[in-house]
Amino acid sequence: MHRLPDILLFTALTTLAVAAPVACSARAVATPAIHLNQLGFLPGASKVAVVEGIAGGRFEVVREHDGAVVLAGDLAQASVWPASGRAAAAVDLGALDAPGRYRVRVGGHVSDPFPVGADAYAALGDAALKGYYFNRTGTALAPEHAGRHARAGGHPDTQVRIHASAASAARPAGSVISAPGGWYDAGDYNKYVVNSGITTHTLLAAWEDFPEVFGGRDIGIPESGDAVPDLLDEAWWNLRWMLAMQDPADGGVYHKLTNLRFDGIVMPDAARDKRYVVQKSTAAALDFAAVMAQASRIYAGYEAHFPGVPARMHAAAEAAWRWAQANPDVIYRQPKDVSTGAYGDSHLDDEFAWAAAELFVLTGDEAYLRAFDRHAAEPGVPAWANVGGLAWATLARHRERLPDAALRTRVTDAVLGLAQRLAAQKRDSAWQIAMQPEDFVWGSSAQALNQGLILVQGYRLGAHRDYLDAAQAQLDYVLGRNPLGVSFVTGHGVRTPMQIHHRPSMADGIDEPVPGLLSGGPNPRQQDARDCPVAYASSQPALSWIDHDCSYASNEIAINWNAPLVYMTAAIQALTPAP
Ligand code: 9MR
Ligand code: 9MR
Repeated sequence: MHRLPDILLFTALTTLAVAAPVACSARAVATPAIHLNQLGFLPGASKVAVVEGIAGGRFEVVREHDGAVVLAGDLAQASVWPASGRAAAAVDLGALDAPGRYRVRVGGHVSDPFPVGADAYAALGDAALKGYYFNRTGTALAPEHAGRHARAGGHPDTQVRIHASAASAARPAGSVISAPGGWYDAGDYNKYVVNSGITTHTLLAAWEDFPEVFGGRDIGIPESGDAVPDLLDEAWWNLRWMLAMQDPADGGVYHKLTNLRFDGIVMPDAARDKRYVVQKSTAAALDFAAVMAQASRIYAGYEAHFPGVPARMHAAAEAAWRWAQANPDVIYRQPKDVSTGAYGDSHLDDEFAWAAAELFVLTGDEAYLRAFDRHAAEPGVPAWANVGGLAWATLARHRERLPDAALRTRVTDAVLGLAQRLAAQKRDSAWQIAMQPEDFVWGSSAQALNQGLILVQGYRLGAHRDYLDAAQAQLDYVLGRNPLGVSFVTGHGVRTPMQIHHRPSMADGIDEPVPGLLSGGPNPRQQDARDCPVAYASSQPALSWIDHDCSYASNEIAINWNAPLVYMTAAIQALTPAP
């Protein structure tokens, strides 16, 4: 039989897939049989591709510029991945450490071209952080910073009403406060303290762990070029807003600043709904206390640029902690007239443990360590409602401050135990990643990256290469080594989300979405099915994703999802050794 050259065959398959009749108007996504990180690899990294639907045989790696076969071998035995219900086999490309552009070839299939190079993730790292600038509330984005995504400002939030649920003697319902700035949470235009907490913490942790990655880099925000690293300037944009969410009368923290209902699909400056701060909650107070304690330490190094701010953050953190001690079980209950995001969480031991850990590191006061002990459980993979892992990671990061060796061992063992479990999941998986079917929650892309963040903590504690390789695998998953064959970051990869649920991207009349934003990713619960005019193509956990802007449950973006992308991009760049 006449065989098409591989590359033509690949193009033909891709074209077919795109042109094939699909049951919906969602942009059809070609899924080639060979999946890998579409941004490529650092020369010294572990490099894996995954092949689906091909039963055994040889693989070859072909160099783009001269067609030379630079690596070849046998495919591993394929096995079924429970998250997709399909068989897959990993291909180890680890020996490929010379900079260049390559493709993997298996039988008649050819992969996307991918680079191996020292700057493979530099643009991604900048864009992931810049994503926060694009989501700034209450400011115009100028063309010199935002390019074609320049826009007018919206939601000034200088006249915000106290909702009835938040009324106090000094601030009765309907009275007005000012709480400007901060980031829009996601594809919607509201601001939520609980989600801001883990987000801002994760960004600041990236700075704490990898200052060399952020120190000299200029990402093109209005503050670029000042004496402060851009990451800290960008985080301050949100911290300043968070400070205004604390009631100065009692230290309590409002749960959110929001419309009563989600805005329509409009640009920020066209949104006109009244804004409210809603109910104080224990979760908001504790997440606020944790982040302010961490920020107080970090911004102390930049006191000249932020005069008085570190002390103000310190006092704010302790006041919020005291409020939470006096009000330990104020669960957020969505008022009847409010229908925006809830971020409700009825399990608060992890929030107590996290705030206590951060306050201990700030103050050295062992009363906080005793509080940590009362509340801490085994660490888990961090998520907005599950911040216990952050408490352990913080104590591990600052273990030299712990009073005795036994506690240091307990903290490092706890973090290493979780990293080890994730590394084992990766080793046992057909895709060579840690993700299990139950990890495909709303925001699964961030779940993958937060697993990576824990693996990075494990690597930093024990220098086991397995943990670094497993962390790389989690980044690979998000950037294309997945059965959808998609890099989930807008604008970064060969096939990227084009129709994210993000109001500015939907309303700005520009085809391309705002760049550097992480799509939530596959979510088999498909809670948006009723709001979508198109059907999901599959109900398998890892395949439940549609590139359609209706899909807030699989294709929205959110600040808490971009943060581990910033962290992981920095981590892999900082930690990967030269070959
Ligand atoms: O745009 C909203 C998004 O940010 C939320 O994550 C999501 C779930 O709370 O809700 C979206 O708003 C939708 C609403 O819930 C139902 N009607 C359609 C709205 C916009 O698509
Ligand atoms: O990320 C949140 C997810 O864990 C919840 O299951 C979901 C429904 O409550 O809400 C997600 O957060 C959304 C928030 O409520 C409103 N802004 C958009 C967020 C991302 O979709």
